[in-house]
Amino acid sequence: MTYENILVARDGRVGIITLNRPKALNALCDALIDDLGGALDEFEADEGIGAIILTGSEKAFAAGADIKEMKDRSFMDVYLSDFITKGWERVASCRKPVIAAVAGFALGGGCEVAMMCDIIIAAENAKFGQPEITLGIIPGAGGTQRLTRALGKAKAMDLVLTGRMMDAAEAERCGLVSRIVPAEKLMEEALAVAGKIASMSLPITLFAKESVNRAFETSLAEGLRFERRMFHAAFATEDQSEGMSAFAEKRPAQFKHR
Ligand code: CO8
Repeated sequence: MTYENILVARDGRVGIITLNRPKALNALCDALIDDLGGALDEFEADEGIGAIILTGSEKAFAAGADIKEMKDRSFMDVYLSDFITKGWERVASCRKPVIAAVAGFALGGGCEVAMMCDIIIAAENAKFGQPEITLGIIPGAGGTQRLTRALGKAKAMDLVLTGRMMDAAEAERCGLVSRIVPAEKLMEEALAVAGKIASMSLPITLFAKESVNRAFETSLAEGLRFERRMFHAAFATEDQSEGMSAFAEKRPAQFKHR
């Protein structure tokens, strides 16, 4: 498929989606969200892809939802259409690991999309924030929920109520991002991480992602029960047999993703 607002590439078993709407700092207009959903659908369906990188430009991962597109919408417009919930949730519903490689601004919906990813790797110049309050709205794609789970109440309130931005160092300190790298090394690092993940067994990777996500959605007892069942299920895969045999035979595992 061809897309107008994103670039799509692959590097071995890694799918790469680059938000590409430079004139608006990758503001997430409806068409861009549709493109993003289409690319994720393609990578999700492709058994040759084991992990996905979502990135933007050096200046902006994404500066939020498109304010100019939203500004004349009424309550009835956004309520009756359930304003683009479906498309936006596509990142969060992706079963394969998605790594956000963030340089520059990740604001509003941009920060929310980054938080829908599984790992955020930040360039030193990355800036995160939920400035919706300055526009007379509140975050609408998980900013009050995922940010609070990631950072805790005090920091989330600080960001959501003031609309201020935090830099990469603060974001790493409070646990939003997993690592910070110099801007020129961002893709190299993201590809190394994604490549490593994609070299693992695909079904086992999906088990692991789904199990970690359970920690945010259920009680400890239920989460542990779910993990145990997925652990048992791992023994139904060819890759469990290969992974353990390879260890015993002192050779690298050759996963079949089965
Ligand atoms: N929407 C539309 N256009 C934008 C956006 C945006 N979010 N951000 C930047 N642009 C445009 C600018 O209007 C400008 O266009 P033009 O050249 O035609 O004037 C161009 O991008 C470059 O921007 P700036 O000149 O402003 O660049 P600066 O380097 O001076 O400033 C900033 C960069 C600080 C990032 C600034 O552009 C800014 O504050 N942008 C808006 C940030 C913001 O408020 N984001 C939140 C938007 S609301 C939101 O995301 C809600 C999500 C809800 C999702 C719900 C789903 C269900």
